[in-house]
Amino acid sequence: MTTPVKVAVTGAAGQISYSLLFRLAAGDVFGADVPVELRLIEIDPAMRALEGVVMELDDCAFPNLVNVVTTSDLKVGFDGVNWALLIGSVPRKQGMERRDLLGINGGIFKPQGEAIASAAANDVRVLVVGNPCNTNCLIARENGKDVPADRWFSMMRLDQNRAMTQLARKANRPVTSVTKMAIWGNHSATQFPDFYHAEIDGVEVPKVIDDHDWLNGEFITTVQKRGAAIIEARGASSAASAANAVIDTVRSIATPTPAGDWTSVGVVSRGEYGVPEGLQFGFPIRSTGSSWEVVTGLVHTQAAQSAIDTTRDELLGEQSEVTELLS
Ligand code: NAX
Repeated sequence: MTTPVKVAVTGAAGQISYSLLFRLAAGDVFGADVPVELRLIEIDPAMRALEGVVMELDDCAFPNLVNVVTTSDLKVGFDGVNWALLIGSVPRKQGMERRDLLGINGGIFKPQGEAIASAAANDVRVLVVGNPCNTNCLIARENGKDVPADRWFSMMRLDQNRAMTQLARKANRPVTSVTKMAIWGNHSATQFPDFYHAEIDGVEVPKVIDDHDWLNGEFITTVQKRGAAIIEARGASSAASAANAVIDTVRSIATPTPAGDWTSVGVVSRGEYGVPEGLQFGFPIRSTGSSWEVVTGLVHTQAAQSAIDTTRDELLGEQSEVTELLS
């Protein structure tokens, strides 16, 4: 029998996990013939709810799901894992400053980074979803230095998927026509969804969509503010689409990027496009399945460069507020 892929998920009793775990167990990520072990990590008050989720996993009788471990002990949770999906975090509450949020989440992601470095498998890859995901990833990465920096990722894929759908709708084309959708910078309202380099049926978007006011205005703001629009409508933040984006992200890192395309993910900067080295930044990347590189050589308009500078500066501001957590 093939060796199981061991996957740790934090925040396993939360709403994103409630969509994600069943798809992981069903083989949607690693393939229908690959056994999966889930190592589910929660804080103590959520353990009872997590038991209920595990009962439901049991009741699906997934052929691929060979083992489920539940724990609040990080060393146990990350033991031998090939993938660590860090979803659990504390949401921003009314009256809470971004600075408070960064401090609280630092307290979560520092020990998680340390535990991953000491307990996970040698090939571990980490995806941070819990917000603010880029800076949380930076904190975990800096505290888990035994794991190479290029194995730490933060999630930009939900923004990419949102942008692709908006462009496809406007052009009246299927979403599969849209390629090369880059999301630059922070997973926040400053992110830059780069329509200049995106293509529809292989043609640059500004040549396909004539309405440049829409591209520069409504398109960008719709993507940037989509999370808030969903909270407004649903009374809760995106969950199923976020879980779907986790699956897309893991797949796009673990399998070769199709020719003529790229994918968006937060990765450690090596100084590309003037982004300071070490910052965890949303870039277009291409993967071989085992390694990846940032797509280089893209030339930005002045407006695009200024948008990228804005999101870079926001991330630098976040970084400066957590310096004491970066060992
Ligand atoms: P929920 O509040 O439903 O679930 C979070 C879970 O994390 C809870 O069960 C909680 O007990 C657990 N948790 C808290 N601290 C923990 C710790 N130290 N260790 C383990 N578990 C812990 O949130 P949910 O809707 O699932 O969202 C989770 C995170 O994803 C939030 O930070 C949210 O902002 C973020 N998102 C990130 C997205 C992205 O694209 N990067 C998009 C969706 C989502 O907004």
